[in-house]
Amino acid sequence: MLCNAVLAELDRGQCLQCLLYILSQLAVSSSSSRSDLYPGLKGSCSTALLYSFNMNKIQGFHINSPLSESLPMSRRLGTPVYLKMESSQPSGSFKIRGIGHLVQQLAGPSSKGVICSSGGNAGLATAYAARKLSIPATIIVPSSSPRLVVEKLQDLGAMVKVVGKVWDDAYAEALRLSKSENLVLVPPFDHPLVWEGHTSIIRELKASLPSRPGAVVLSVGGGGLFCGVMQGLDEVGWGDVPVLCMETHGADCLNAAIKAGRLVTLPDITSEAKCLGAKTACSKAFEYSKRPNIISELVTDRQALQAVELFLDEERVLVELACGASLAAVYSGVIQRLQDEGRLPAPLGPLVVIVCGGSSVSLAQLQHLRTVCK
Ligand code: PLV
Repeated sequence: MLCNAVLAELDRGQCLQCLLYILSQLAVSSSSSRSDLYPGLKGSCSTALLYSFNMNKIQGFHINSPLSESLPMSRRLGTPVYLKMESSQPSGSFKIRGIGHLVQQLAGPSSKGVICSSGGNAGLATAYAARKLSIPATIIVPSSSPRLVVEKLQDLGAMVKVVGKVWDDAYAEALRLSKSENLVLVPPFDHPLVWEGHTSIIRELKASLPSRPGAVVLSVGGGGLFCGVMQGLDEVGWGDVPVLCMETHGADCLNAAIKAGRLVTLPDITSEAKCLGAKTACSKAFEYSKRPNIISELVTDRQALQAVELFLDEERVLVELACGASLAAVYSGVIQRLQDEGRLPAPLGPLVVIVCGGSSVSLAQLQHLRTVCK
């Protein structure tokens, strides 16, 4: 019974550490009286005990996202390609993992509220988490964020302010307001709690992939997803798996830092993939990028857009341009080129693409992107 309850909780994305802790405590107390430690257990089933533990604190707001093999992609590469479908998360992207975790840790029910600067998806995750906790959310977006994102944020009950041209401008305002209004600042990518929250992607992969991945593909904006994936890979003993970091030209702060050998601040964000548009990568991401198993590649906005469209045709899922950068690694031949150059093994084991998702997209937005993406 207890085992089933634990498996069910893990399936629901439950925090493994907390469960192990409870189990270890039960084991310690099994010869004496368990009910001393957990009075709720007295005469009742252990499932009740697990639910009586403060679930709000330990259960994330994210779901254990689907992992499915894409046959068309596998056929293209000659190796199984698995899609980790973060597009199916409640807020539309992987962001809810890290941000949900940070908000749960830092913003209690008595908090005055949370504030986040975002290209869109971090804001949606923040607004979603705040709504769950019944606390106010203020989201600062740059003018480059599409209108549909602002509307979605407002639908979630967030107060939205449009400040500056790119994400970095919005961040400066969020920082200022967090101090003057005494609000909990939610950094979209540069915070250890955000990275810790993102590690759950890898724990889920470890539990469901048939074998160790041949490589993991992900998109990089400020580098929070990358940091969480690296931390997760280390934790499950997959630290040497090649990780392919994808960015678009004009939103390429990590690639530019790697080339310069130091963190750099881009003069401007010229890519249409605005959710990859941080001018400077976080320093932890730069640190990870120095490992020999990390590869950084760029695609054009047009390649990212073509990938979004092909993905919609083949997989029937609409994702935003930021995610198209990762998909383009498969669709635009980046993986095959890296294999030809000897930078990725051939044959390659199962390739995992983190389909990071994103809500800054609609058929109308896609139409607009067709006219502006080069
Ligand atoms: N987007 C952030 C940062 O924007 C935001 O505010 O929403 N894929 C999608 C769909 C994203 O929304 C983001 C980040 C990324 C990938 C990259 O994640 P990161 O920033 O953790 O590398 C400026």
